[in-house]
Amino acid sequence: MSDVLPSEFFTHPGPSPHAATAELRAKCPVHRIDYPPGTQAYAVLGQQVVEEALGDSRLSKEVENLPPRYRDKALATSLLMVRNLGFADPPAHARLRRPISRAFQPARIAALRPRVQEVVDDLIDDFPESGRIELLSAFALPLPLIVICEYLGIPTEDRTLFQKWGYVLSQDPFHIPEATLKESTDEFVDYFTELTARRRGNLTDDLMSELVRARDEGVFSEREMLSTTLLLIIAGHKTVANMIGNGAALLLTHPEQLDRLRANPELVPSAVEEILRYEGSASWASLRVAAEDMELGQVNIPKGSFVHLSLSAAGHDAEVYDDPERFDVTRSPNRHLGFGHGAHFCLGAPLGRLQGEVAFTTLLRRLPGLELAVAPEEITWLADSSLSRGLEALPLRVRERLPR
Ligand code: D8L
Repeated sequence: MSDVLPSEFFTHPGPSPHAATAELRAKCPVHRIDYPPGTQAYAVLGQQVVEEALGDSRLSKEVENLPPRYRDKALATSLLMVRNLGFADPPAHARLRRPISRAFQPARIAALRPRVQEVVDDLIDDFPESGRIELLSAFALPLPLIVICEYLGIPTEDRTLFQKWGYVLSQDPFHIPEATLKESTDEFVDYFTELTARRRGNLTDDLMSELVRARDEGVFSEREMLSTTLLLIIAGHKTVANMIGNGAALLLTHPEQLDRLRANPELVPSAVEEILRYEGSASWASLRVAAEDMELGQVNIPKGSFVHLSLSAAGHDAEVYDDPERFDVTRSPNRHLGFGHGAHFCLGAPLGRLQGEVAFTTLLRRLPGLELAVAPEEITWLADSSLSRGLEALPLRVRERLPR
């Protein structure tokens, strides 16, 4: 371990972070990083150590284990981190997961396929017959927002509100102004306090009703119910939107891979896995803090340190992947960590994979000459303090639009 990485390493990865990351990883898989600025923090860049760390119970997901100054700030300002299944250790983790785990069983998610197909086709029907579109706003964002709103049983027409709250409230509470966080948190809490109060009279079998029931039966506190709702909305749309945007950009800048996929649509599931490895939507695993003094990749980590696990760097580790900078829709094996690993493995993975599969299959089938409307260098990556890796926008040109 040598240099202390600057906070921009976390917040501003830019278009091609993988070469610089590979050099750092070759020196050591674990580096000090100044993020959040002024804290004791480490970035883990090698797949083997990331995988080990994801399964290591000495790394806590509870805000309670942060040093007091950060703990108090997180407790006071972050509805996302306090608290839900994503930010809990045993035994709270099991309690917080139970009320929603049934809804994410693979068989229940698979049953959503016809509706996902319909939403995808409706959105493409609204594209012009030929001309410019911006893929994120016209397709990649509305698709998962509509899907998660319908699954929760909350009004689809308010989805731009959820998108705005998701953008603000997924940022790091140590990075953005407290007032900005507070404003969106208050709006979110008011909205869902009222919505759940109205729903109490007629609970159904949707996911929002499950959350309200868990609250009324004393399984969740009020704040836990709201926090879980927020997690489902954020994780339910930002991730899928970025997977579609990142994947479309990758395919359109690798024409031989795109041609291969067009000729062999049965390769789409494998292409989705390669997109998740190469430019997955979760750049970093969510909060981990050392609950005791420990060692990772032969580096001593003092108790109370932030430990940032780079899923993005892990996906480009030459120790694991043959020629990691090659984007290959047929790559096998491809045991990537894009959805994490271990007890906190992404609950939404089946829903994300389903939407990726239907979205890419249908975009390729119905839009034969789809191409970038800007030069590849003009595609800009979002710089923020969330865990996401995504584009600001993806301007495309439609050549021909086939019927559904
Ligand atoms: C999560 C998330 C946050 C990884 C997906 C998200 C949204 C993230 C973001 N799954 C589990 C906390 C826990 O946009 O920052 S991308």
